[in-house]
Amino acid sequence: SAKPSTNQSATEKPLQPCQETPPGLVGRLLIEFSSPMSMERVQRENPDVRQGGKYTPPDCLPRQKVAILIPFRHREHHLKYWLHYLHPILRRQKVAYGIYIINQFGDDTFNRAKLLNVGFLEALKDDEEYDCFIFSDVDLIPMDDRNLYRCYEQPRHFAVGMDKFGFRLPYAGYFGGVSGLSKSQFLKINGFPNEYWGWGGEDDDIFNRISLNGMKVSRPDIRIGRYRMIKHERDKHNEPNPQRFTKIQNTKMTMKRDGISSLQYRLVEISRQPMYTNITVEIGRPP
Ligand code: GDU
Repeated sequence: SAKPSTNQSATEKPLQPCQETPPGLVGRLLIEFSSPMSMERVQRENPDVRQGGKYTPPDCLPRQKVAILIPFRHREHHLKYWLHYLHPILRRQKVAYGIYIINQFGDDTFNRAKLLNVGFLEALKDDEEYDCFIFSDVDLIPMDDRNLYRCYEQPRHFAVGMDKFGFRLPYAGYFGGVSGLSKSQFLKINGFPNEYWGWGGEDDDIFNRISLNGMKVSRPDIRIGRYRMIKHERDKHNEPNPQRFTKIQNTKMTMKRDGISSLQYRLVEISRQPMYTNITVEIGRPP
């Protein structure tokens, strides 16, 4: 027999804004990558995620709408773990969100920051209500759900304590791994640089853009901002960029012309998967 409904049926009260500190967080999490993972399992365990990897809290009005953008090529194995861990965490954090994989087409040199610029524009085309953008590597999993994936008064650096750096910030101006900017913060710095091909430097350039525009990076407490990285070999076609040291000296000059305002790319395909939206894009190659 049917129990009397406990949730004051939908017709009655309008939803209240979600609480500033979500009530259902659990704190420190156990993260491991030894048990096998499958997309079927991720789907089975996250039935309330909508097609394209979208979610809205059912019981309160979310304060922000967050697009999570992941630069990507040939990391399917990592993506399964990322989705397995992040969907439940994000649900407990009570934000409205969508997951976007920005997949670089072809085998030319990888360009993380340019892919993220593409993600910003494409997410807004998909839903103009996004007001917060979180940029995450595919292999980084937060070890504490109190590290809230949302935007703050100042640009946010989330990945302060990665296991590979002994759970410490490697240097004061580090901005790699996982970061987040509101729409207006992102536009204020003209987005990310498009001209860093291969590994390294783009994160420091973004840090420079933030400082040069009078903003200051905010971070969670080091005890909460801990991350596990899925171990991997250095990818092909993402060799360290030898120009990175000189390029990061010139951000002040380059940021005005190189950024979201000068972005060019060719969309190859958008496909809506159950747990994420895949955007495959051709972004060219180094000059
Ligand atoms: N990536 C792919 N496929 C590739 C290369 C990179 O998907 O072939 C994506 C992944 O999301 C990956 C991210 O790009 O997580 C960063 O690339 P790496 O894993 O090779 O680099 P690191 O683990 O050394 O990453 C660190 C920071 C990054 C970035 C980088 C310097 O965590 O945020 O700043 O250094 O470019």
